[in-house]
Amino acid sequence: MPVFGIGCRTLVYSAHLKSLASLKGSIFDKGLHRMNTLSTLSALDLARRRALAVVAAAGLATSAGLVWAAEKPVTHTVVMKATSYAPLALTIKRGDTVVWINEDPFPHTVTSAGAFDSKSIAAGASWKYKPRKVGDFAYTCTFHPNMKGTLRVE
Ligand SMILES: [Cu+2]
Repeated sequence: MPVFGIGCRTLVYSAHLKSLASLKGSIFDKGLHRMNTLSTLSALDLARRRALAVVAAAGLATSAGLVWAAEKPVTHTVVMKATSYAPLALTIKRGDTVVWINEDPFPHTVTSAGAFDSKSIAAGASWKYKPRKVGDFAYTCTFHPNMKGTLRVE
C-alpha cells in the first residue's frame, strides 16, 4: 500500500513541524500549513504516478502476451507418399512440432544422422518430433536412401 505509506509519513512529519510552529507563532504556522498541503499533494501525485506506472506495466504485459500469442507453437505435417517427403523442405520455428505421416503401403523412416531418428514408421502410421535446436537438418529414409528431406529450425 504505497499510498498509505507515503501519506502517513507525510502526516507524521507535518504534525511534528506543526507542534514546533505553534510555539513560534501563527505566521510561521500558516507557512508550514501551506508546505504541508503541498507535500501531501506531491505525495498523492507520486502515488498517482505509481498507479499509472502499474497500469502502464500491465499494458506492456498485455501487448507482450499478444506477441506471444502470435508466435504460439505450430504443428506442421510432412506426408510420405510415393517414396517421397512432401514438402521436401520445411522451415519451422523452434518449439513447433512436425508430424510425418506415412501414406505409403510400406514403412519409412525420418533419419537425420546425429540429430533425430524416427526408426521404422509403419504404413499408415505417423511420427511426431519437436526439435530443441535451431539449424538445418537434412534427413533421409534408411530404407529408401533416395528419399531426402530438409528441416530448417529457426
Ligand atoms: Cu522409406
